[in-house]
Amino acid sequence: MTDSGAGKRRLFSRRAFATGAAAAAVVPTVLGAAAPKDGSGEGNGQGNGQGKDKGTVRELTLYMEKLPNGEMGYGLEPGKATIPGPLIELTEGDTMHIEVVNNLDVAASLHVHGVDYDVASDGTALNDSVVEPGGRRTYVWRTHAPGRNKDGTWDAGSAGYWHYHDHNVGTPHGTGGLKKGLYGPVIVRRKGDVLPDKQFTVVFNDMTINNKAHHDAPTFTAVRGERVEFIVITHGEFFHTFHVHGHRWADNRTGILDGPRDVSRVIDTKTVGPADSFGFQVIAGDHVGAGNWMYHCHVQSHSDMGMAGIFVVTETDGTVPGGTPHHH
Ligand SMILES: [Cu+2]
Repeated sequence: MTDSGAGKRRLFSRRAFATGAAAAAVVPTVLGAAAPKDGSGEGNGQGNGQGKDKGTVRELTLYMEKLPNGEMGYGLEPGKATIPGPLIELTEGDTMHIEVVNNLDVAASLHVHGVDYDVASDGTALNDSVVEPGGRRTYVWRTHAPGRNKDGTWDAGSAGYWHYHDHNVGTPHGTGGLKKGLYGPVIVRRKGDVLPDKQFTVVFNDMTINNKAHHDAPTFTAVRGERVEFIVITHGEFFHTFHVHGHRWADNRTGILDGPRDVSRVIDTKTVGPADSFGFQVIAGDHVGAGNWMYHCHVQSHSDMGMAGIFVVTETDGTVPGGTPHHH
C-alpha cells in the first residue's frame, strides 16, 4: 500500500505544503473513502492550540482480514488487506473516525500511538474496546496543534511519525496480531510541513521487513530528484538499526533541517526498538545520483539473514546505472 504503488495513487506528484486541504489531498487512500466535513462540533476543548483551528473531521473504514497465506492485515476495502496496512495521514487539528470491520475469526482491535483518544478507542480488552469476529466498532483519533498549557509549559502537538496495530490477537498485547501483520503507519503533519512526492514504509517485524523474510524485502523506486519520505517502524522482539545507502537525514521530527542554525544531528543510521517509529524525507539521489541504493538493518547478522532491500533511484528516463538489482 505504501510501497512503490503509493506514488501512482498520488493525486499530484508536485511538491506541496501541508494545509488542512492539501494534506487530505495527498492521501488518496484515505481521501477516497472519506468525505471531509466541517469540523464544528468535534472540539474537545483540550486547552491548547486545538481550539483555534479544529481542522477537518474525516471518516474511514478499515477491514481486518486474513490473507491467503494465513497472515492478517488491515485494508481500505474487503479483500484488499495489505502488510503494512494503509498509511493514514492527518494534519494537526484533524479528527478521524475509523470504523473497523472485523472479518477475522478472532477478536482483534485498532490501537494507535501518538494521537489523542479516549479509553473507548484504546483497542484493548482492558478497556473493552476490541472488535468481535463479524463485528464493527468506530475508533476516534484526535490531533492537536502545539500550544501553551495552562501551567505555562509547552504542549508539543501531535505531529510525528506514528503507527497503529492490533492489541488483542494471541495475547492482550496483540503479540499474535503483530506477528501476523496487523500494523500500519500514521503520519501527523504540522501545517506548513513539506510534503513528499513518494512514501515508503519499512517495518522491522522480528527478523522480517514488512513480514517478508528470506531476502524478499520490498523494492522502493523513485526518480532522481523526487522528494521521498521513509516511515520506519519496529515490532517484535529485537532492536534494529535502519540504514539507507547514499542518503542522510536530520534526526528531528521531520528529518529536514529548519535552516543553517538547526543543530539536529545529520545521520544515515538510526537504531530502533519495538514499537519505535520515525520518519524522514530525502531527495532521491541528491549528490550521489541514480542507482541501486541498498536499505537494510545494520545489525550484521540481521542483514546477512535477509533484512535488506533496494531503494532504486532511476534517471528521469527510467534507467538505472548498474541495471536491475539481483537478489541472492
Ligand atoms: Cu536488525
